[in-house]
Amino acid sequence: MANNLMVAAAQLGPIAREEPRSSAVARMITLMTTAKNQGAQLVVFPELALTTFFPRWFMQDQAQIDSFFETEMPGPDTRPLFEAAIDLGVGFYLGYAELAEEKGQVRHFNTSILVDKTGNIVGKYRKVHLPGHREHEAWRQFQHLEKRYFDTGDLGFPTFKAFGGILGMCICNDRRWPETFRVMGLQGAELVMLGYNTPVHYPPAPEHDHLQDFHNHLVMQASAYQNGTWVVGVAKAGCEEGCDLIGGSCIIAPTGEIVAQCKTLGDEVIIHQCDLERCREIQSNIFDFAQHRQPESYQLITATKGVRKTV
Ligand code: CDT
Repeated sequence: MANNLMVAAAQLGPIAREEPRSSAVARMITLMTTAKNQGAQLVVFPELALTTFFPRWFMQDQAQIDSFFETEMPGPDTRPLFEAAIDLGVGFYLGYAELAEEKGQVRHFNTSILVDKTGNIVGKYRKVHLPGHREHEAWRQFQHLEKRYFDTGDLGFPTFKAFGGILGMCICNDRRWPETFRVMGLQGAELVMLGYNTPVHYPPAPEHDHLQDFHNHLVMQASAYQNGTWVVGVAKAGCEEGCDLIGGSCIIAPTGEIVAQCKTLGDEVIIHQCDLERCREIQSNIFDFAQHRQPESYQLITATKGVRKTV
């Protein structure tokens, strides 16, 4: 029997450095309303969706850095998004920069939350795979300083019983790592949501610039298939402060097929009725983990970080 969930991917075009959160939130409410009018129950927004992608700039003034972070969720700027979700009766995934104080320590995380249609936060994830570098690298056209501005996520890859299924989250660079999806797959994930900000230009290997869209879909489609899960990947796209970001937001079936895809590099909604039962086509067959996995042969995966040559 089908277990349908109407899911929308709400791609955002660029957010300018001076664009206030209130403007980004207003744009997201417009997308959420469009999605609801098309029947959406769950709307997925990008990574760091409230501001421009600030890790592209080297900053040393902590107050300036912290100005891109949220100290409460919802806060005064984001409350209208929660109120709209309640009014419309839809849930959402939102990526944002989180400034937390925990055990007397200030922590900075690249975070996503899952909010239900009553406005309650029912899931939280903090980005584990932080790409880029820690120090200013003058040779780059733009920086990618996630390692400088964020702490490594400390929540693992949890899944949540919500929206009638088992849902998981990850963020941008996480999608490139098979471990991300396998850990959620081993918890029976039926739908994984992720937001991304991916520059077209990759300074350490510019010869791969033309492959950015291909790699984006390659990893998400492979991960959907290998874990028999729906994947919803949502971009912040377009030319943001002189930096071109890929689009290609899409919804991927457990078979690995893209079933809906954005056509623009701007604010855009796509929607698909995701039958969570379809996960069984894969999870009970070719990737029936209990029957076919051989974890005793995979020990190197958790035993080492880098390559350990054996010959
Ligand atoms: N936001 C983010 O994680 N972006 C990276 C860019 C490439 S690494 C510098 C990504 O994996 O898409």
